[in-house]
Amino acid sequence: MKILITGAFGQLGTALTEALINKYSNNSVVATDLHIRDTFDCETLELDATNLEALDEVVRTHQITQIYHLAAVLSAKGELEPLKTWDLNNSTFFNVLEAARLNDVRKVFFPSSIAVFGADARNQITSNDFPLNPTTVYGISKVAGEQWANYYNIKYGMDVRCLRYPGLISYQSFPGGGTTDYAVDIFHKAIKGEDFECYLRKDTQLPMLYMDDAIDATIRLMDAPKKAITRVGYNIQGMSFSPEMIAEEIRKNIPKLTVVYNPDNRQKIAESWPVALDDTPARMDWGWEPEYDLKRMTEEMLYRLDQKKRTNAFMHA
Ligand code: AKB
Repeated sequence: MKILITGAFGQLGTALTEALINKYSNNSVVATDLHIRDTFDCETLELDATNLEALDEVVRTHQITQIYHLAAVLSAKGELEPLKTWDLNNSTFFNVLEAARLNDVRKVFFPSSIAVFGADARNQITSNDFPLNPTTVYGISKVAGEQWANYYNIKYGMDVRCLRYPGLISYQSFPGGGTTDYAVDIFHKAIKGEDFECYLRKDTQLPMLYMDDAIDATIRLMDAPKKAITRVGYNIQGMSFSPEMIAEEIRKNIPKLTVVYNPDNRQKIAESWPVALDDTPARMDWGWEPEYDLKRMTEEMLYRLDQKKRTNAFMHA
C-alpha cells in the first residue's frame, strides 16, 4: 500500500492525511500540495496536479497504489472565476486518472459534493439517484468527475470511488472558498467571544458532516470490497441544520454569542442545494453510520477549539 494525496493541506486533506498515516504507516503515505504549508509525519512534496508529467513521475517513482485526489476550487470561489475553476478542477482530475491508468494504479478516490444537485432537489430529503442538475461550476465539475470516474471504471477496469460530501466541519484547519464555510467560522468567533456575521439567511438549512465521520466514511468506502460497490458516487450526511440552529446549539455553551445575518451571493448557491440527503445506499453497501449529530459535533468542536486556544496561550506566555 502506497497512497498519494493531492491537496493534502486543505481542510479534508489535513485530517485525512493524518488518518491514513495512523491507519497504515508514515512510509505508506506521500502527501502533496501546490504549496507546502506545514509538515506531516510522512514524505511531503510540492506538486502541481495540473502538470501530468510531474504527477506521473511521483506516481511512478514512489510506486503508488492508491490516489486520493483532494485538490479543487470550492463552490463560492469557483463562481468568481468559472472558466478557470472548470479548467483546474477537471484538468487535475484528468491528470490523476491518466497517471493512475499509465502506472496501473487501480484505486482512486474523488471527493464529490452535494453541489451535484440543483434547486429541484432542495425541498426534500434528496435520494442518491435524484437527477443531477448543478447550478455552480463547482457542481458541474463534480458531476463531470463522477461521470469520468465511471468511464475509467468501465473502459479501463479501474476502481474510482466518490463520496458526495456535504459541508465539512472540523477544528484542525479552516475550509476556504466554500458555501458551507460559515459552519466552521462561527465556532472560531464564538470561542474568541466575538460577534459572528453570517453570509447566509438564518433559516437556510444544509446537510453537514463532522470531520471524524467524513474520514470514517472515506476509509470505509475505500476499504469496501469491490463487489459491495453498487454506484460510483454515494450520498452521505451526518446532520442538517441552518445558521439559526447551530447558533442556538452553540449558545447552550456560550450564551453571549451574537449573530448578524447579512446574506451575500453565497445565499443563492446554498438555495440551490438539498436541505438534507438520503444516504441509504452508503449504509446498505458499506455500513456507513455517522456518529456525530448537531449536539455532539458542537460540544466536540467547542472542546477542541478551547484546547487549541489554551495551548496557544500557554506557548505564547
Ligand atoms: C462547498 O461549500 O463548496 C463545499 C461543498 C458542500 O462541497 N463545502
